[in-house]
Amino acid sequence: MKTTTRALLTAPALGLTALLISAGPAAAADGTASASLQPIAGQPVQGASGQGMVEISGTNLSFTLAAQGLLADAPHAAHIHFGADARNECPGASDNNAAALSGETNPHEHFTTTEGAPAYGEIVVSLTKTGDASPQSGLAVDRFAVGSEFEYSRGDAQVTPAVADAIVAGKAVVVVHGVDYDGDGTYSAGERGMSDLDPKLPGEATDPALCGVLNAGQMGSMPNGGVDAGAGSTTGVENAGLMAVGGLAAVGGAALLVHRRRTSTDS
Ligand SMILES: [Cu+2]
Repeated sequence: MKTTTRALLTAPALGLTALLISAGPAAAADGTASASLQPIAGQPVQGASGQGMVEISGTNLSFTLAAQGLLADAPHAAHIHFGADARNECPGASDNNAAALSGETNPHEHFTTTEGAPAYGEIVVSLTKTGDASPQSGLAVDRFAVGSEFEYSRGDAQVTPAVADAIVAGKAVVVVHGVDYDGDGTYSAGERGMSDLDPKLPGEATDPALCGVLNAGQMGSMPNGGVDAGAGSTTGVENAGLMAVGGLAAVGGAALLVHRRRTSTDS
């Protein structure tokens, strides 16, 4: 009799411990974050969208970036932006024209990367498909995705400890660039003029199209350390918490049951 009741107690207690561990907070330098990318206010990319998912392990960054609805047959530079003094968010319409830019002839109709900097900060990671992923590759257009719709991943990007901390803290922002203002099907100087980032590139090639804050996730919400967690990851953690509460109630009930049996059989 006693052996049976002890086993009843032990099994749910172990399950409870496992649940509490899996739902616990992420360790300091490691974590995950995901971003839902939306058109930047006023940019002519309505209907476009994207998704960014990252995992930080020390100073190693794994990521998946996907987008759709962008200019076809054109490279789309993409970065993680962050600034210690930035607002750590996506820019709004009021950020347009905060700074006058030479060569921008119709300034109200264009939102430049520079104009968004007070919101999302500088480039801290270049989300290149291969090679260097530092800010120095910010405009390495031959190593970014090409086309209106794309999805790619890599697991070996290196970031500084400060950037890793910012990402884990949910303060970093993903930005995908490339806007065809005049609708001529290619990046051209047109009325936008040349880029504020590189005078050799049309502004259309470097102006921001999509933006999303990398909201911090929790380790344990991503299976096997993957970067494919979707909108359900938070829900999973909440469910684990609910199950833990349920488990606690079950343990309490079992303990009560044992106590009653013990008092009735042993005494
Ligand atoms: Cu960028």
